[in-house]
Amino acid sequence: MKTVYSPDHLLRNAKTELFGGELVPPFECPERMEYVLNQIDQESLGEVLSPDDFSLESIYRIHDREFVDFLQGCWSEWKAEGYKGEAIPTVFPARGMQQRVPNHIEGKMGYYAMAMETSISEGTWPAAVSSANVALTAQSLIQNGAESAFALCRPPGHHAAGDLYGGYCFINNAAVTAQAFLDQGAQRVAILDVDFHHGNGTQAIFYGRNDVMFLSLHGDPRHAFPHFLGYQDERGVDAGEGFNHNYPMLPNTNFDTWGQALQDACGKIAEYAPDAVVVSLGVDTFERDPISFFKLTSDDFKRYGATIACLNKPTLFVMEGGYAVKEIGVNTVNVLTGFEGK
Ligand code: SS9
Ligand code: ZN
Repeated sequence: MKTVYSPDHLLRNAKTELFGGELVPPFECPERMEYVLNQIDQESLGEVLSPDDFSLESIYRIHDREFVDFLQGCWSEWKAEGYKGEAIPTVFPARGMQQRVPNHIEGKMGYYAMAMETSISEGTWPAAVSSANVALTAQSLIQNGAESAFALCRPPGHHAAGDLYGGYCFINNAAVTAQAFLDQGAQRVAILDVDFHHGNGTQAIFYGRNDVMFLSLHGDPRHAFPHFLGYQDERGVDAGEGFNHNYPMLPNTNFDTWGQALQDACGKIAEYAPDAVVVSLGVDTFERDPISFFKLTSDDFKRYGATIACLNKPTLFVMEGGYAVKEIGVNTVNVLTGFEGK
């Protein structure tokens, strides 16, 4: 399987994450990519290609222009205020308040944020665009006949909605590639989100549509981030009704339970008969992930890669989370080699 990767992810080098009331070094750090690249090399997964440049039009298919403009201008507007730290929102359009975009950067941050752990700083925007270009390049490999491809993207994307950033995500890479498949002739695309966290952004983007089926296996929102979406009874609306499937699971869930949820999800995908499958591949389901509570072992990742292969569909793997940095390479590449039957 070919991988697409760009060192431009290094531009995303925020120094702070708001965690437990402290500003700590971000869990979503540049070193994550080194471990994955090293393991790709170790296991001889296949060639690693550089991305092509795509225009922002593919991003505008999913994200509002005003939101994209905000991401692009955020850091310079924040700096212009003379603030010393990285850009973090402090005020939100909560229940009963106006949902209008203010002019001041403080107001804009809160309007476009779905969570405040994610600092924006110099380089965040170009890194996010590069991440989307990596995903789109991997998508084009499949469009041109490859059976599978791996987009080694960073920053991740699945928490970003049409006009929301947060949860370490800015541009929803998986959604952008699903839309690219449709725009290039696919009738139906399934997005299978196996990251520990619910893919709230992806769900929101496609909630009213039946040309993209979204399925997510994740920590129960009563106990896990993002807390305000990801319940089982969220099944889609209007034309999208019945095309959204959530599998929330409790703390300490192991592969017995998780693997059954995956089987069920794969059954639904097979019935849907998509032209392509996009896997939002987060490996924060790992037993020693520092911010998650599932108990998958490194071997389990190999086993579930094989399950996904049983769908026998063109499959695009898009990197999402995974914060046990030293193990992220083994766990990620185990899914990919498991998929290839190695
Ligand atoms: C855990 C806080 C989680 C955000 C996590 C985003 C994961 C992206 N106590 N904060 S895959
Ligand atoms: Zn996650």
